[in-house]
Amino acid sequence: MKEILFQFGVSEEKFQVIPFGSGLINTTWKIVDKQGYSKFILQKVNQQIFKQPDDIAFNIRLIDNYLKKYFPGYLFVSPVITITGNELVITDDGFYRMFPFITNTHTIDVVEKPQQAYEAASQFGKFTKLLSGFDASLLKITLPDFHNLSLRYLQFEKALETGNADRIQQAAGLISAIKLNKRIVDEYEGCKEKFTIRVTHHDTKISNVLFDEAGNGLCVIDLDTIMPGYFISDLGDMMRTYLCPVSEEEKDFSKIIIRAAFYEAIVTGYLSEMSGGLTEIEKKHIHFAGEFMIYMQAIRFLTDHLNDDIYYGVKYEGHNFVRAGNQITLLQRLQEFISKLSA
Ligand code: GN1
Ligand code: MG
Repeated sequence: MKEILFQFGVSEEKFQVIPFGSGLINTTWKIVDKQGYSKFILQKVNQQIFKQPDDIAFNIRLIDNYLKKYFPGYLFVSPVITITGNELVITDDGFYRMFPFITNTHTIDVVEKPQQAYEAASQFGKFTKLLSGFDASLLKITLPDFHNLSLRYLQFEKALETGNADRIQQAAGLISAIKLNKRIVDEYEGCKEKFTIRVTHHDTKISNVLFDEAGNGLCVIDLDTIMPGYFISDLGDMMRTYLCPVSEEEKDFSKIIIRAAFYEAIVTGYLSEMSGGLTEIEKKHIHFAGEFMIYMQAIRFLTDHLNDDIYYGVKYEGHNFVRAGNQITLLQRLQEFISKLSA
């Protein structure tokens, strides 16, 4: 740690390194000075998953340059450059990058008020809108097929053939729930060609938004998964993670409900920035976005469970099974909610 901090021009003696955040893939620390003020955010990026660290740095640099040139007033958190002039410190066990901690800002982990959902949704909408003049095809694909639902379904089918036989048997209920919802894959196949390819964040959880002290959204952070993509990824992951008072970690599924006021806040917040940008066919798929993302996450957790937990970190036996069941329940609650909306 000392050497990594040194590379970023930070002396270990003057700071404390404190674990921070709850991501499943990357590890994050806060670098706090002796007076207790947060100064930097340090992240170790999981190289099993992000195989080309330089591609992430490339994308961030490109977007940074574009926003600084065309929207200089927008707060974009650029990475700290190392003493050798790089964005990353590469070590044998992975690579690290650092961001300045922007004073008087904070992140939140749980969406408690519709206003927070509104602020976050408008920030993600704004980010895509500001980059609408930027050629998304210039971006490197940091995770190929990340939100390709059809491929995720094929990976699920493959796991049914080659996965852990005991787990497959025991997960019969969830497996059939996934199969019963296959029409979501068909709908995705039918509409994706008609959607506009945009600069998409692909990880719109609430902790990826910076708020000021008054609770206004300032900007989005965590740009590893910025790639060309479809609006349903960003809008849908907000629905997946803001609508319900409990997260994908919750084991008591009776707590999984859809909060109508939050649904409204997400859609109006996102459209407050993006309504002029969405095409007619996209507007017709606003309700589909949540189903798409929740279903895909259920498939990913269940597939990983059947494959003996090779992707997501697990803390107890059957953890990914619980997460998958949680997401299937959330999907069912959302489907009931949407059918009432359109009734
Ligand atoms: C992973 O690590 P985290 O929480 O930022 C995953 C997302 C999932 C999420 C589910 C690169 O994100 O796609 O939605 O877990 N990121 C990657 O908690 O796979
Ligand atoms: Mg992330």
